[in-house]
Amino acid sequence: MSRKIQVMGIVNVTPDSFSDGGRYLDEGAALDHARRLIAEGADMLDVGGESTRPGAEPVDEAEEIARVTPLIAAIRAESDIAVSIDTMKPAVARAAIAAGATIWNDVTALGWSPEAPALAAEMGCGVVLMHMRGVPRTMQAAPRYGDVAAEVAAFLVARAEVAMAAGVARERLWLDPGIGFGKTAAHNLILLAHLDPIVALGFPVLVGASRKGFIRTIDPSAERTDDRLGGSLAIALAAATAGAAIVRVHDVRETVQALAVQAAISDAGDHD
Ligand code: HH2
Repeated sequence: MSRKIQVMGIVNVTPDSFSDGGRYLDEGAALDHARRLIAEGADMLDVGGESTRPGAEPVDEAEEIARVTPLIAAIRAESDIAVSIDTMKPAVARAAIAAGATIWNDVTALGWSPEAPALAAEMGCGVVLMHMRGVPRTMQAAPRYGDVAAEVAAFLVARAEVAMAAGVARERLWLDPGIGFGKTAAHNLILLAHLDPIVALGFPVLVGASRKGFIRTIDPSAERTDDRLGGSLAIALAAATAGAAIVRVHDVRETVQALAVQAAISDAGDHD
């Protein structure tokens, strides 16, 4: 099934993630889940040991390392799939990269600690720089923007410059508008409708909106995260159309299929 955009499958090893918290806390269950996402066509896996949902409590560094490193090593032992580590903490990133991850997915855009940019450069890993306003515990308290798309793009390019100044190679950087991170539902929709200022910066763009709460503002019946598949697929298709390079999703099989059908329709249109 051909498609241009890559699919990143989410493997959360947390008790409290907003959509799958606690489901894969056991290492064996998490590994089975990772295997399933690989079989379903994921191009890469994003492993996370700390929830970033609004209101989430921070996790101790040692606990986070203990959650993610055995899983990353186990995935690495049986698959070549690219693995990213979803963490803001340099010590966790370092341990995860040592265990076999090759990408640091940082929702604070290497801003959580001053040593982060130099560490990313030293490790030579890929880096996802995501936009967030505030911190997860408080980020949804009345976020305000003038022009949200322009402000997010300006933040991301500034963080890319910080990373590159510290020695991270340009081609290792990905940018992410941070859907749901310090943004109202309206901000999220505007960002999805105007990904172009971010895509125009010339870095690959990652969009992570799978099962997120703002889908419920459009379909109020989608109270449970499991009920947001249709909305999540619509966002993945819109992200692909807007030129995103990667979508970060929970439902890999359905997303891969939707993107492949979209690509096939587009190809048929090109050849008629
Ligand atoms: N969203 C979440 C976590 N990490 N990383 C990037 N780059 N972009 C995102 O949009 C993003 C992210 C939140 O989703 P999830 O992992 O499902 O939940 P939780 O943070 O509660 O573990």
